[in-house]
Amino acid sequence: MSPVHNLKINPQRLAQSLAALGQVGTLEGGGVNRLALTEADRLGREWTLARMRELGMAVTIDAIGNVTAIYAGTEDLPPVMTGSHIDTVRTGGLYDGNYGVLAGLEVVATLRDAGVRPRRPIAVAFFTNEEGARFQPDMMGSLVYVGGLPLAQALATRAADGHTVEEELQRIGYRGPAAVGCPVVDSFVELHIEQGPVLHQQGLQIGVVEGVQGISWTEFTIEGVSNHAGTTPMALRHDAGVVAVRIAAFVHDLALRYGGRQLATVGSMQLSPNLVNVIAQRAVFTVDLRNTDEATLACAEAEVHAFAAQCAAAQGVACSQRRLARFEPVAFDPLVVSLIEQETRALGLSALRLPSGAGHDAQMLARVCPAGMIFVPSVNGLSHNVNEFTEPDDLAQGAQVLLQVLMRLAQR
Ligand code: HGY
Ligand code: MN
Ligand code: MN
Ligand code: MN
Repeated sequence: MSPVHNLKINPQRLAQSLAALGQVGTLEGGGVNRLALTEADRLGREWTLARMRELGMAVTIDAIGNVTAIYAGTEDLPPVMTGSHIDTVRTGGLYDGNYGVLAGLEVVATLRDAGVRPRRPIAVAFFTNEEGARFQPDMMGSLVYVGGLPLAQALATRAADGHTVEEELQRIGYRGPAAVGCPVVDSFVELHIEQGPVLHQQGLQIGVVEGVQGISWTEFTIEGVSNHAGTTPMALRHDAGVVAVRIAAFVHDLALRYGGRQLATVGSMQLSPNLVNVIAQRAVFTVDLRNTDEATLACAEAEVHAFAAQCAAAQGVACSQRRLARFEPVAFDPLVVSLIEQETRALGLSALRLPSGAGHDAQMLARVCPAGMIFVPSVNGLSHNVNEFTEPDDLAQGAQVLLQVLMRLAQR
């Protein structure tokens, strides 16, 4: 057996690190809130950096706050990179993103304990604002890292709370000195929970991810006329609220009508003045559309925008849109996908090839190097939910697959 297959990650150490990071930004009753660039995110970054330094890794922080730690190889070659994110949504779980970063550090700890230096360096990264919950687009840090979004544009992005990315990076001390821009990376493999029901429903252990579906995020603003709920005849209203909810219902029904892999979500909606006896003057809401097929996704977008315009005109209100994020479907590198499948089989684990429903940093790194992803099951498919859970055995097995895949790539 080659030395790679003698190396075993330490499940207890991995579980302890997940629990420890899960204490940072913890919510009463469980779950985590570490929205990007908040104080909780800063504390999570500090904890993770300390862990990287304990492992003797050389750490770099770039101008958008991406953090990369290097475990040196025997040769100074482009590294094999792994990683994910440690920012969370407001009602996050312990595993989304965190698992991929901490499993990468567990792989390094295992190599260090065994005194093993692969030929290529191994890099473990966490990228800024993967979630896009506070600042859009999502995967912002990795998108800047691969040159897909100008740094200045990212830094100028303003959250609904009025702060810009630049201000918040400065405030938490993560406007790093290193220039952005991906140094040459040999390959990138991200380990992540599935966040959907497929593996858990089918009782499978590993997801061999073939790609990531397309994502379309749009913010709609409807401007009507506020008026008295008790005196304004229905025919004379310019009700921003009713237009917003009609569009939300249309979006939902469109996904049911399209079927297949079409998904549609209105997850955020604010009415103003938001009072029981005042016809809404303004409505601001978001539409999240996803599909593995680009043409179908574009068709869904066009239908939603046409309906919104027609619905607004009928009610005599103004409708404007702002694109928050738009990513076409991404296919991962077939050689990396196949290598993940080989190492999964070598461990005797059950596996399934599938697309990712969620966006991930790997889809950005795929623009600059061969990339792939490994999934482990999410119990009941729950994620972006404080009850997100993955069995410890599944966490350990995923990390073991990651170790073996990284070593195969790093020995090339
Ligand atoms: O929305 C997503 O898919 C990711 O969690 N940012
Ligand atoms: Mn994630
Ligand atoms: Mn997420
Ligand atoms: Mn994600």
